[in-house]
Amino acid sequence: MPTRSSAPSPDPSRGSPPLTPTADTTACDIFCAVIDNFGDIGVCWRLARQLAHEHGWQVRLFVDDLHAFQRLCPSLVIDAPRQHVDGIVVEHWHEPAHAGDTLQIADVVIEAFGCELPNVYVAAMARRERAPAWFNLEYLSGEDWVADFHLRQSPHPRYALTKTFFFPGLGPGTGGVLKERDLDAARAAFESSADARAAWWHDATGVAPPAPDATVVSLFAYENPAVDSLLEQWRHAASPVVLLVPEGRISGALGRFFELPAHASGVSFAAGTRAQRGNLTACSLAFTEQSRYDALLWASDVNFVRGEDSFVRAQWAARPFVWQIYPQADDAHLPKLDAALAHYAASLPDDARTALARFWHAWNGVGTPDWADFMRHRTTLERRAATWATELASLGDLAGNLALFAKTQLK
Ligand code: TRH
Repeated sequence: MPTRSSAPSPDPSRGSPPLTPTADTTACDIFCAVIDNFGDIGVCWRLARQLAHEHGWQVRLFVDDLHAFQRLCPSLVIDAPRQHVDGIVVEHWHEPAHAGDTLQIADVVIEAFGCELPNVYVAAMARRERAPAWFNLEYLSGEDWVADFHLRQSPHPRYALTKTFFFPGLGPGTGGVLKERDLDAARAAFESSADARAAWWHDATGVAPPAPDATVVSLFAYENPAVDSLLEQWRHAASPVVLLVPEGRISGALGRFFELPAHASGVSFAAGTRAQRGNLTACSLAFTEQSRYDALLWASDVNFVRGEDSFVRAQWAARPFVWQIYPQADDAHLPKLDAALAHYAASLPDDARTALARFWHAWNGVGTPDWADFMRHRTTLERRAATWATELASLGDLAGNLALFAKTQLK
């Protein structure tokens, strides 16, 4: 039966006691190097929890940046080299060569986003009696080539090891995206309970939910020159707009718009701030732990999201959304934006598809956003958001797809 095995190690006796797997659990090591922001650890942490909680795997997560991780997981202890959180062993990957105090090789090894495994770990993988199932988990892209490359295998140049490339995606033949088994039920419970929504508004903003004629917009974004025009449009909107902004990279623009002085922390429009101009009321929210981010999407009518993980969550929230893709040199991100639109917007009527594409492009630096044009198609976009969530779910969830494939490799 698969299990975590201690490979012969140069110094196997160092550090904390070995993990104690039971004979029938699958041991999995995930390695995550945080490049920037929260998406790298956001995806790995979500995957780790799903594999542990839904598949019963014994998961160890190596992370090089515990500060970024702690923003998503406040119970994490910043200076602990090794700790248990939510049923997962978290190792501070404090230097690239570090592979845990005791060299133990898991049944399934996932290197996230091309981060390089420690040499000593790879060498021990090769010495293991049965080679582990080794995955490189790639970034999400909706582009067509992804299906061709998903599950391609690459033999190691020196060792008898094979690495499988696992590609998340938005279409058939890809690995899909992460989705917890209980996510739809949690959303339905939130949406059907006025008390749950009122409690959320009270906790997150300190006030009651707005009147039904208000449009609630969540705004999670990088710095974005298009925001100034949009704030002006919301200020002059025909009906109230309530903007919910997790404190972060876009907050400075809000502070300038509302002419607010910087907070003592140096952040303008810091968490807890509430400001109004014309028909726009904006609330700055504290960055919450990851599992609470979904409720913000469920409480909003339209969600602005970014990067990878919040982009996926907005799709599961099944509301109209606007994606700010992670910007790359030479506008390499724009074809990826269009590839996502091709999936999401393909079945929309021409006018709604054009308005959606125009708005997403404008939010990504090409043109000026036109809120009225976007909102003219609100009902159509709401319907599409719901059908798209069903279509996307038909790909199966990424953790389940990966677990299933790993099983075939471990037989
Ligand atoms: O933070 P992001 O921009 O992350 C990334 C990284 O930049 C990464 O290097 C890049 O490659 C990738 O994008 C494409 O956006 P993302 O992916 O949405 O991650 C944000 C995470 O933060 C997500 O898991 C949701 C979480 N989050 C919270 O936990 N609490 C909050 O209050 C908010 C607003 C977000």
